Amino acid sequence: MSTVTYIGLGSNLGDSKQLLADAVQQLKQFGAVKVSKLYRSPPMGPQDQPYYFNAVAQLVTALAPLALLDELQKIENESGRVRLRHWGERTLDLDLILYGEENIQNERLTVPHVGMMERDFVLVPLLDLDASLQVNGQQIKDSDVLKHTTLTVLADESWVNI
Ligand code: A4P
Ligand code: MG
Repeated sequence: MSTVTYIGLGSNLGDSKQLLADAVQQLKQFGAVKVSKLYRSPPMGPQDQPYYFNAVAQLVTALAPLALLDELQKIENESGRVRLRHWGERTLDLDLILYGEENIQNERLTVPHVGMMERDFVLVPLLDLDASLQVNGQQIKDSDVLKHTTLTVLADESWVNI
């Protein structure tokens, strides 16, 4: 049994585009992958940090939620992840945004991802992958955050070869 999951990709240190592309290649071990466009996004949190590169990957996988989180953390660590402060700059951040329609709450995992509905850099790429996606019965495309998005498109879906 496979589940449609969505992984948020973010980086604002190092060769961000390459780091995100490498992470997407790694995800292919765990199932079928599709990617959103690649975006540039002003930093949420401390403003004295570089712009972020953000995208979302759709992964259809048989991995259970915590097994998937383990793999995401392994990819972060193997990329030589640097993370300096809360909401601060980092080389690679992989967040589990959605795992099917499941609501998960335990000490390691909150799904849907806590901040997702406030983050245009998550919602806009999600809509690239599924324009009619719903979260807990709410249409993502109707979200208020999308009325004043601050994202710039850097590349279409072909920014990584899958
Ligand atoms: N965890 C719980 N739920 C999840 C989930 N759904 N997905 C736990 C992934 N992890 C989850 O993660 C800390 C712990 O969260 C993990 O051990 C896991 O068990 P972390 O990656 O070390 O820290 P974090 O929560 O990602 O860092 P932080 O500092 O809280 O930041 P955020 O909320 O991830 O935000 N601005 C723009 N424009 N674009 C960005 O991508 N990203 C951040 C980081 C800040 N500003 C940004 C961006
Ligand atoms: Mg994270």
